[in-house]
Amino acid sequence: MENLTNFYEGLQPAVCRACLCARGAAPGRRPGAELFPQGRSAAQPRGSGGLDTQDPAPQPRTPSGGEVWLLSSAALGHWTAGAMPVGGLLPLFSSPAGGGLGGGLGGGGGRKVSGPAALRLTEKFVLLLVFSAFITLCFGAIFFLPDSSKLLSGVLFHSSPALQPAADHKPGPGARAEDAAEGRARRREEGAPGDPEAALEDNLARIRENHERALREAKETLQKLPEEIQRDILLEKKKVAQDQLRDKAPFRGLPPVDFVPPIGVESREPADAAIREKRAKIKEMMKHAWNNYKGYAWGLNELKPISKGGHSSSLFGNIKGATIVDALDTLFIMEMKNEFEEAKSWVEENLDFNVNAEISVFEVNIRFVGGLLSAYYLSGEEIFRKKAVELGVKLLPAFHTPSGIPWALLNMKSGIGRNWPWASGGSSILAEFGTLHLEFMHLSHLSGNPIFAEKVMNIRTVLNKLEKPQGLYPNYLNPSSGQWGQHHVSVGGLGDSFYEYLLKAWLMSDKTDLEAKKMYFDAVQAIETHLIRKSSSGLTYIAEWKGGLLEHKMGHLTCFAGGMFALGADGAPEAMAQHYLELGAEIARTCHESYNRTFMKLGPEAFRFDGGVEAIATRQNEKYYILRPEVMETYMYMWRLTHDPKYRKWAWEAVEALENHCRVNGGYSGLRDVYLLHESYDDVQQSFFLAETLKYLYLIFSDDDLLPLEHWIFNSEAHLLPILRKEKKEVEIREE
Ligand code: DMJ
Repeated sequence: MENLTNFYEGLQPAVCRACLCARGAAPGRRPGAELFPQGRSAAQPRGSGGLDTQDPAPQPRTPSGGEVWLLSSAALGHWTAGAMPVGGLLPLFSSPAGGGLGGGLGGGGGRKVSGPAALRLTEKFVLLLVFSAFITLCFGAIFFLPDSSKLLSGVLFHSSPALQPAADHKPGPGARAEDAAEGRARRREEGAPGDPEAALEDNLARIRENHERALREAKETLQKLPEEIQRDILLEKKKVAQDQLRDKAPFRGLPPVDFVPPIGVESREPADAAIREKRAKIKEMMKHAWNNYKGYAWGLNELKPISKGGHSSSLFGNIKGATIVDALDTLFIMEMKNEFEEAKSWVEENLDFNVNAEISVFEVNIRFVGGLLSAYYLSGEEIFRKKAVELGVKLLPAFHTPSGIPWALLNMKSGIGRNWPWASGGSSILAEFGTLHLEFMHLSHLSGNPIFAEKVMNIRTVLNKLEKPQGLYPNYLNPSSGQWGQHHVSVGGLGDSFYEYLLKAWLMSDKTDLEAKKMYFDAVQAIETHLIRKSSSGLTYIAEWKGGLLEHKMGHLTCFAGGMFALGADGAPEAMAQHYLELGAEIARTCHESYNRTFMKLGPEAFRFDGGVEAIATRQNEKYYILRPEVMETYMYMWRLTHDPKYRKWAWEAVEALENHCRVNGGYSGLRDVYLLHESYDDVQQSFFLAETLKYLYLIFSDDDLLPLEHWIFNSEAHLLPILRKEKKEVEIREE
């Protein structure tokens, strides 16, 4: 989920294509397929309290796109019949016949008024609400559209499901529009590939479904009396204000804790001399990365290894020292004691969160909160616990949204949050708000304050209440409405670590969090059915899903999933355990292929399985490698869980490639194109190279008793969190 700007290069044009598509779609709509049919449908009982219970005679239609206003008229009919005067506000929408909505509504039996000036303040307010709803409905639908350029590629590509859906697989709970989507997807799989008419029809049907869903939601709101709406608004305001007060209340000092020495941190030398040597080499790589950071960028976020200076990413606002905090636990487990001490001193003296800048809540959480927690659990140094909790408190205002789904971005000083401007319909991102759980549970554990746990448990409550298309979790969720945005599903960027955290929440709770376990296995089942495919030469890959269409692309980020499937195997029903281990192995093989098919032997950012290629990047902007860890992460889990020597072999190939192509005098640099014969450096040594890539490599060449998986969980940035034992807590909190 890192480097979101990279994933979303070109997103803006995609949105604009979607706009065009939405506009173009309306005139072509088939008769009888209006967004809101004029006639009452047979299934809709009269007088059931629906929008049309007071619907007067025929709706006015404007010459172009008049059907859009059918909603307006019908919806407003309800208001006018009840109490609302609107005629004076509606000249814009008048029909050529002169009736216009105002006329129609006036005739509907509403109170007669002369114009807006006569409206009471509350009435104006409610009217404003109604109009906002229309605007949202009419224009908001464009955000549901998939990237139209992807439509045909999804239809044209031939692939077969990697695994047959389980016989008892059921679609997500009772979704109406989603049921139709499933039908479409099935028809598409059965129908002639590449039929553009079918694709167009599908697209129109999807637009219709999204409109219908939005209409249903608006209908529910409009059915309420103005007083009820006002009361809801007041309640909502009160709740947000109470939350703010509660979070601002002075944080009681940290309770004393009994620190229990961590399990499995003494590093025994591997018995095998060759493995010992390899491990020593990886430690030397860490020294090279650290020393150069220290020499050229100390205290700044990251190192520019070619230009030998500091690199600042906007993800951290002006919080400093990302590399220091990210590297702490790696330094500790590699027994680089002096370096760990100098990093600790820097944290004590310089790490400051009182910054007037906007940060990414997700990135700051996984790197800074995660790094500090991990350093605390390994070393027992109080400063890390104190700083982690201090930062956790600073992040709390991000949760001040109507649904409690946090904002993506937060100004650390003002506490004002917002979402990424490119995110569908102002949504928060699944992989961002879904990757707070582990750290926040530990923050509550170490602070004695339940507020952190409450915040992340509420995210889960919101998610559990929502219908999931095909049982899948879309990447976008609007924090105000608590509803999904665009139906784009990915196990890579934007979705990835949400799934990882479900599994790890269960493991970290000493397997007591059965809700997380169920959510994880349900999600994985849906992913297998709808996203996992096998290429013609037999490589298993995880595609991306856009409203039922597959994009046959897999990101480097998605490669973490091999390790996740294997790690989860143990918790699966007995008959499925072997299957998940094999699935992990297959993903590992595919990701290894993506490395092996490049000149540099390092994997591209994304690789495709269409247009006659397999596991190869075909677009220039997907050919880069930024020292990412996900493939090493999967090798580490596969090694630990199977001891198949090929994982050490593949890991060593990657070490050699890093040394040959990424190592420079000033540290390690990412590459712009892994298919070129000569290196083109991006001049950034990412902090996760020290936190993750080198740590996973080191563990692959260590014995299993270094950080045993039965005792530790790795957060999404490879920071270590101990399992919270159900009977005997490793850290007991004494309430003051
Ligand atoms: C890391 O910052 C984390 O692993 C994150 O979850 C996604 N990936 C980057 C590194 O690729």
